[in-house]
Parts: sequence; C-alpha cells; structure tokens
Amino acid sequence: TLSTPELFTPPLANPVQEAVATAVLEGLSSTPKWLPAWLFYDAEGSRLFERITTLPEYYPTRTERAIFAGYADGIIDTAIRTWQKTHPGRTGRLRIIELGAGTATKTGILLDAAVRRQGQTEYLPIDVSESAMAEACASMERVQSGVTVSPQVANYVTDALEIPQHNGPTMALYIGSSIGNFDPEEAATILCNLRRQLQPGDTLLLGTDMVKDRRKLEAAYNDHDGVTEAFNLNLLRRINRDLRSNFDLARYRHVALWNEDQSRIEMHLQSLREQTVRIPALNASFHFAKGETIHTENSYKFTSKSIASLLRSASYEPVEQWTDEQHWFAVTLATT
Ligand code: AVJ
Repeated sequence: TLSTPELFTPPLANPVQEAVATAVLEGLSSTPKWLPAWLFYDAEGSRLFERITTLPEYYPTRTERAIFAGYADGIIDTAIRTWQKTHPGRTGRLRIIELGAGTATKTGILLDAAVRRQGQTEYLPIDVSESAMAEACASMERVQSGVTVSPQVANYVTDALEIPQHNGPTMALYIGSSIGNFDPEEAATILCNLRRQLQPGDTLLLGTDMVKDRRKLEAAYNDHDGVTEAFNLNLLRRINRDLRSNFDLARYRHVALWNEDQSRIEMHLQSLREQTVRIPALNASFHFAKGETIHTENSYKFTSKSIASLLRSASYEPVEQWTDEQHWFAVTLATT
C-alpha cells in the first residue's frame, strides 16, 4: 500500500533520475509489485552483468559467441545475398547497425568477417549508455582496421530510431537475447519500429536463448558465486542512491524461477519480513508483507517456431538460422 504522493514532488537532479522515479512509483504502486529490467544497468549493474557473462553457469554469451565464431562469414554472405536478390545487378557495401550495443564484445567477430569480405565496413552502435558506447568505440577502432564507427546515444524502446540513408545492404543486429526482456507484444513493437528504418532486402540478425532443461535454465540465474543475486539486489541500492530511499538489502532475497507456461525465467526480490520503505524523492512509503515479491525481470526463452512467429508478427521473413550443437542458443537472419 502506498501513502498518496503529494501533487508536487520536488524535481530531481537529472532526466535519468526522473525516469527512475516514474518507473519506481508505477511499479511499486502495482499489485503485484514489479520494476523494469533497465533499472539494473547503473555503472555497478553493468559491471555485474559483464561478470555474469563470464560465469560457468551462464551459457548464453559464450554460446552465441561460438556461433558467431563458427559462422560469421556465412552470416555476412547470406545478408549480402539476401539484399542482392531484391537489387539485381547492384553492389554496395554492407553496413552493420546494432541495437543495445552495450560494450559490443561479440560484435567484433561479425565486423571482422565483413572487413574480410569487403575491405571495410561502417558500424552504427545504438545504446542508451553513453559510457558503454565510449568503451565500445575505443576498443573497436583500436583493434579493427577497416571499421568506421558512428555511435548514436538513443533509447530504441521509447524513441523513434533515425538511421542515415545508405547505398547498399544494412544488417541490423539485435543480439545477446536482449529481446528476451520484453513480452511478445512489446518485442513485436520494437522489431516493427526497427523495420520502418530498414529498406527492402535489408536484414535483421536476432540472437535468442532457447527453451531447454529447467535445471540448466535455473542454474544460469542462480549461480554459485552469487553474482546474479548481487545483480538483482543492486537494483535496490540503485534506487536508494537515485531516490534517497532506505531499502535494507539484507531484508530481501534473490529468487529466479523457470515459468514454463510463459516460457520465461522470472527474477524476483522477496521481502524476508514485513517492512515499510520510505522513498523521499517520491514522497511516498511502500509496505511489504513477509514473503511479498517484486518482479524485477523476465527473460523469455524461444523455440524455432516461436522465433518465426515473433518475426512474422513484426513483418519479417526468416531467411536462415544458425545454432550450436546442443541448440541452446539461436541466431536468426530475417529480411524485411
Ligand atoms: C541481458 C537480458 C540477455 O536475460 O539473460 C542475466 C540479463 N539477467 N542474468 C538475460 C540477465 C540475469 C540477460 N539479458
């Protein structure tokens, strides 16, 4: 329960804090309580996520990287050929754009393949995090000769994308199973918005984590070292900092479970006792019953069928799919 916020709460220092305030007020006023997954990614949260990607239990990152390592040349070739089918006799260099580029550690493999094929390529990473993008650009331009990087700081979920014109094929990357954070309707909306920026014959390369054994899935979100637990709890620390609240992290527990009906891993923070938390920046207090949960993340898992139906619902046509031997992760190329 919420003590009604006053009509005018004092404005916060910056737009990010404003967005945090709006999200936290909405989510913690709801029943059941929830918070959006983008709140994880303050500086500490981004560092913790980078650590998660190296954990033995967290297979998605290394599996997708292995798929890229094995098939990068074929992926680039298929993207170019797909465009050439709708543009007979025309040539033009493939450029690569990336949604939610983050630090873009896997993208280098695809950029290398594009440079091998055509001598040079243009790379347009789009991300909300200015710091992550700066890091990505620095590492990329140093290591990859032949790659011209034109970064854009934008929120591809909330803002309209504006991608410059190009004489040649564009391949848009949406990898790392980032799409998995969104429910099927939101996911279709994001892919539709992207599609409006693409030309006939352009392609989308979509990375998706696949449905598999419950134990394997749950282990990936309940790692032995507690890094995922720290990542989940860090959300409360972030809210404490941005909204001057007093969440006691020791009074919440990390929970991650496979929801088979919804085909998703769910992460929650469970209150270990009855408690009330004051959030000065919202001029509000929130009550927690013992055992009450905040739903902090969904991570949808896919099948070849559900990938195709998501793509078709956003008006794409699947072209080709690459996967690992165990079918743990899939990388799907689709065209407009
Ligand atoms: C970045 C959304 C792909 O869902 O696996 C990792 C985030 N959360 N461990 C995922 C995450 C907990 C990750 N994605």
